[in-house]
Amino acid sequence: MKKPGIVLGALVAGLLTLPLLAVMFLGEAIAGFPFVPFGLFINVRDYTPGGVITKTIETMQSVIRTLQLTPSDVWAKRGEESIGIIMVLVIVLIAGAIFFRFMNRMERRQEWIPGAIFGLIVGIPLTVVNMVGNQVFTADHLTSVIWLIGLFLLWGYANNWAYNKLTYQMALSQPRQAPAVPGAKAEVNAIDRRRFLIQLGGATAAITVVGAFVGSMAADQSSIRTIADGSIPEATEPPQANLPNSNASVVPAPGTRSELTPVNQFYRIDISLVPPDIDLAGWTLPFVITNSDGSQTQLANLKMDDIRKLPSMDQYITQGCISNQIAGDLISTVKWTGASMQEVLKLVKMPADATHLLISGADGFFETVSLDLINKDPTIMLGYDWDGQPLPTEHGFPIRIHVSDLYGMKQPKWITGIEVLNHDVDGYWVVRGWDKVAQVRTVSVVDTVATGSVVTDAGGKKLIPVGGIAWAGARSISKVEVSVDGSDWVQAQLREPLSKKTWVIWRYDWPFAQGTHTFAVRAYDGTGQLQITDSAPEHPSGATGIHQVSVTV
Ligand SMILES: Nc1nc2c(c(=O)[nH]1)N[C@H]1C(S)=C(S)[C@@H](COP(=O)(O)O)O[C@H]1N2
Ligand SMILES: [Mo]
Repeated sequence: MKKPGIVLGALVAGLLTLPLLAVMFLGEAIAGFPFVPFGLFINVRDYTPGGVITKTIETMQSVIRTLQLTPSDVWAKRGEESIGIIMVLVIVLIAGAIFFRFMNRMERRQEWIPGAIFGLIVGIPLTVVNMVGNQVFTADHLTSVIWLIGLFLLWGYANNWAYNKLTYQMALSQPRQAPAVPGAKAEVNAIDRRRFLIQLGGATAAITVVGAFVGSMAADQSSIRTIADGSIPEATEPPQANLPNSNASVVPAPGTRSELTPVNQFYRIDISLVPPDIDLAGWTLPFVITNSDGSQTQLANLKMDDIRKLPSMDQYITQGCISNQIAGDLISTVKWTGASMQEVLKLVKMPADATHLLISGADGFFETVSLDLINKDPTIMLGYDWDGQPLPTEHGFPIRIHVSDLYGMKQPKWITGIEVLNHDVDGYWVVRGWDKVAQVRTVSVVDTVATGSVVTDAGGKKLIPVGGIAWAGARSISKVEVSVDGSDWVQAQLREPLSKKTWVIWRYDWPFAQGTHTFAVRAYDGTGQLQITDSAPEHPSGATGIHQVSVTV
């Protein structure tokens, strides 16, 4: 007797997994249950060698760049989410094929037991993977496990049911006696089978769409954070008045990026697919040491109020990701408010041999900062506000650290604990092959050749404003030069920056000439050091090279 084979098995399991994922997504959005593909992705990634991760990131970035997808951080997250979903689909396609093959061996029709077992065999490992290591859900463990196992049991049952349906239709199509018209019956039932699969596809698609839609509505709702005083932070527009450089004489060339980045447009890079949503009521910042017997002693346990009560400090800061490409969009500027780490440490009884702080984030991220650095630099701070509002969830609520002159990878968000060490250890990305120091490399970028905004100088000469940014971490920028069509470097005007730690906006009014022209830019940091002009990729120490754009005027 003909029975549904492995191809049908894979197809059915794949179809049934779409609504399964949609309902899981809904559960994540409404109740904070795990979304299995994300937990799977994150844990697989954490056990993947750094070299493979770097290659994957590079591939993803070059796809994003080739397809000109912006903003690139959002598309990178979508890419990672898709990888998680593809992993799950590959697993269920293979599992579904094996399940049908297994069912083929059964003597008698089975109503649900094999399906339930199948659901458990697939569901338990995926559930466990989501419970161990890095966790990306907020609901409690027991309820989450019950929820996931329940869903997988239902899913296994549905696979069993579909198998029986298909078997029944195939059995009908077996000629019991020679039919009057050979093949007629078989044809009718092939159509039935196809109709069943189409109906199954339609039903799964409907549940998937509804689940995903309701889920994303719920997710949007829950991403609006209510803060202690009940106000809801709006999508902030950068305040234009009262900026420290509001008297700056150099005006940005039209088309230059915003000097201050609206908080809701600040680039986002982290290892979490669901940003940790920390409840301030239960949050404290413990400082601990690990004793020789492995036990831990608490040196302090600070509450948010303790930190907010310390002298506060405002700093305009440009932060960049070490993975940012030359002229990439993983760089932003905002005003931080926080407490100097020197002040914070006055509240902690430091052991005499302490040398480093190991700072951990709620997502499993970690990095160190040396006490030497903190003692030398009072501007290293624990930040709690951006643009005068508590940090957004995605950007590290309730607290993150700023360390001057270093790329973002050295500066954990969502800080949940600090361990005091008497030696240094490698941080999350250092372990994976990135630069141990990760000092910001000087970069300069052409944002605009404002062909539509020709200006006329005192002598009546027509000039085209060219402009962009230059950045050298906390070293600031001393000089920017432009070269047009490979001719001599000429000095650009520098707009007074928001602070020594922000990018500097430069401008060069170029004498108009028709044709196609190439504009190259290079910058010197505050110590007078020219940026590295040879091209190097982002990995392992940050991209270098000259940015140039060609424009036809
Ligand atoms: N907890 C935590 N902190 C983190 C990271 C992370 O993955 N987890 N990523 C780091 C990296 S690589 C960068 S570039 C910055 C980005 O901060 P942003 O998302 O607020 O722009 O956060 C840093 N801090
Ligand atoms: Mo980064």
